[in-house]
Amino acid sequence: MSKSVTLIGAPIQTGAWRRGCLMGPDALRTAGLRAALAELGHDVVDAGNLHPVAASVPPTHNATIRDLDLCAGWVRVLQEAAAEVAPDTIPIFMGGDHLMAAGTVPAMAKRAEAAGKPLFVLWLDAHSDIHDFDSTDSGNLHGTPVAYFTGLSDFTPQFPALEQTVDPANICMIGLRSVDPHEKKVLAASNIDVADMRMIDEHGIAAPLRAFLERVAEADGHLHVSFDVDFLDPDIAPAVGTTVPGGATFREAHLVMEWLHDSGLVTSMDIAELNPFMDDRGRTARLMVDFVASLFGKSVLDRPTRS
Ligand code: B3U
Ligand code: MN
Ligand code: MN
Repeated sequence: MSKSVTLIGAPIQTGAWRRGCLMGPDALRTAGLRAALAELGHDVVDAGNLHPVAASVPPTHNATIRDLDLCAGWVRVLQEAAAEVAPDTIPIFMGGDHLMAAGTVPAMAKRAEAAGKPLFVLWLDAHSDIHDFDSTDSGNLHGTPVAYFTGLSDFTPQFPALEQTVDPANICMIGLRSVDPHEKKVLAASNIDVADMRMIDEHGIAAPLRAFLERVAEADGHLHVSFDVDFLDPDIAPAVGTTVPGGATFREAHLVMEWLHDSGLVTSMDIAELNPFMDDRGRTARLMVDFVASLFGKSVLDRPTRS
């Protein structure tokens, strides 16, 4: 089925320690994201890039936090821009470091609420990104968006107060393999559904995904996919700031994308943490285009969809 897709560039890089995610949206364009989706019959508009506007916000207690004003400005800009996406369009937010999700996810939660539906989030990542202003040791705010958009920690007044948070029970994290001690405690106390790499090794990647997609379908929810490139094994996707060995393989990630397509449930997506400065001749950007194409219907054989 042909879909309306809007590409929105979010060149935020101040949430990450290593610079370079600024180039993420252009690398995805250069790798042919728009053409790959158009070839599948989708109606694709590239809305260009958003621009950062630093906000002047009060400091937090934690002096290690980096670039707070720019990060806070980006969260605002992203929330406002994402709120303007038409209801019948699937936005693909091209990051940018993963703090982008502090802008995109709250806006998608509001959009779902306006449609009378709950928002579910599939978090594909090596990390759980569930620190807050006090707990982060690195001071890099790309490690915090989940604690913000769930309302599990208070990020005001630096980040906007949220009208709509995401219920932790509606989040599934797949691919985790680098979780800090504070994050472990928060995850254990929450009802976020977590499939770390050990679970994937023991049960396969389809098992947690299938269970989650069934829940989304039963609740008739919207589904936002937040794809951190470091979900993938660095051997196939070197273009990330923090490489963690033992990630999803080419085949596992393709299967996830194909299942997501067949479910017919995906309503929005982030591509986060692509750092083209670390890439090897555009390999990771091209791989991401291939994965997104699978999510939008590229397949080896024609199969009936489950939607
Ligand atoms: N948890 C660590 C590491 C990290 C999180 N996200 C990425 N790295 N990409 C932190 O800095 O909060
Ligand atoms: Mn992340
Ligand atoms: Mn990550």
